[in-house]
Amino acid sequence: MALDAKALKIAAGQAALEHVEDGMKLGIGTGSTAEEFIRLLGVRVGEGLKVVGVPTSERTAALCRQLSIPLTDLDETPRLDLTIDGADEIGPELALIKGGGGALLREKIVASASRRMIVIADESKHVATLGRFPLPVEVVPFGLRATLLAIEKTAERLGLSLTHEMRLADGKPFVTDGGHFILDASFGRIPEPRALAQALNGIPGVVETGLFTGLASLAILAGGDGIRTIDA
Ligand code: ABF
Repeated sequence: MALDAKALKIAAGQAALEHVEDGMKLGIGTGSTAEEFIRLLGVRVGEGLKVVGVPTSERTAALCRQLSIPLTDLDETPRLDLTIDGADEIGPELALIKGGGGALLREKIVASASRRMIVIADESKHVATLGRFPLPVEVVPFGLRATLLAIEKTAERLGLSLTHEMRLADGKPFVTDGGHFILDASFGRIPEPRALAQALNGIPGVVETGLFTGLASLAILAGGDGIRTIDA
């Protein structure tokens, strides 16, 4: 029987939970797939599992509090054992596009502070080349037009075609937990994610991009035929 989207998210979350051990310091992701993992984690915590988590967004923090999952922050706990988070696309070598939910900056800081990162998703997010999903680029509101021009020039220099739009919420710029804006940048194809990430990060008004390279160590993909895992 075909599983619906929610059932796939739960299946991926369940498989990820098997990697969580007593005493672990966890990075806790954002998005609807991560939320299914968090709900399952909440049940285990209720049964006595001892973990402490760093949430990657205010939304995730609120859900964790609701489920009585103990929280900390990176000032108190700067090294984490494991981060479990969703993604918008998963490409070769487990390069990821993240940030569709707007939490990419905290997600990247938390993943970078973790010994391991497991990405959970339904298998439709596994792609041969990244870029079908528009790349979220977190930008500083100051000097926005100049930053956009610099991003356009960077795409041109790398031979990538680019269309972009500012992310809106209720007709106004979407504001991240860090007080920045998000540009959704459609490149169509991103054959060299590392090179693009490096180039975009070199623009002063760019805070961070949703390209995660060299961070995920394992992908857990849920599909109609069950769970498939991919190692980096
Ligand atoms: C977070 O949530 C983001 O980085 C990504 O944009 C999004 C995925 O959401 P969902 O699991 O709802 O598709 O992991």
